[in-house]
Amino acid sequence: MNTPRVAILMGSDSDLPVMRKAAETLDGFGVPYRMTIGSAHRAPEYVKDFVAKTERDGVGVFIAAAGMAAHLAGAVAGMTAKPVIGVPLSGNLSGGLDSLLSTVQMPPGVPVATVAVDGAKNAAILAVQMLAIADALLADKMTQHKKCMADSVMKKARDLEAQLAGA
Ligand code: RP5
Repeated sequence: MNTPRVAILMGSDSDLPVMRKAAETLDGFGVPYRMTIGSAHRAPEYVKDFVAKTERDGVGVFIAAAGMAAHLAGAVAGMTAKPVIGVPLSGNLSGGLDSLLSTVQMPPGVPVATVAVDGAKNAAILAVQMLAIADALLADKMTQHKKCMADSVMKKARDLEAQLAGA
């Protein structure tokens, strides 16, 4: 089995439908990951053990997702010197405002790089970008990813322009 380079934690199995997108995105870049369910409130000891073991196994970036009083990413950031990306999840107050603030409002010295509410895909992209700093192959893949996005937008623009010209 490949050594994991990213660890994905989420507060509940009910978070899985959103967080699958992070796993799929890492799969797309060929980045091996480890994924688990580990609540900061319901299973703090398990989270602590998982973070310690996963860090020992060589993971470079943690992604942590939770909803409501979303302290998981912050708790993980307190346990590791690796970068932590937080994904606030929607589902409760004001479309996820509760989890957004709980994830992003970290005290000085312990940052959580917080993506948009339900931003699982961007969390994975950011994790790949962090790893790509010291990985030329991943950096090439990221450049290709950016080019594909630009090509797709330009194709839509050309299609629209052609449609309007023919109208
Ligand atoms: C959070 O509480 C979890 O991350 C989840 O988003 C939310 C609800 O959890 P369940 O009651 O569905 O297990 O800790």
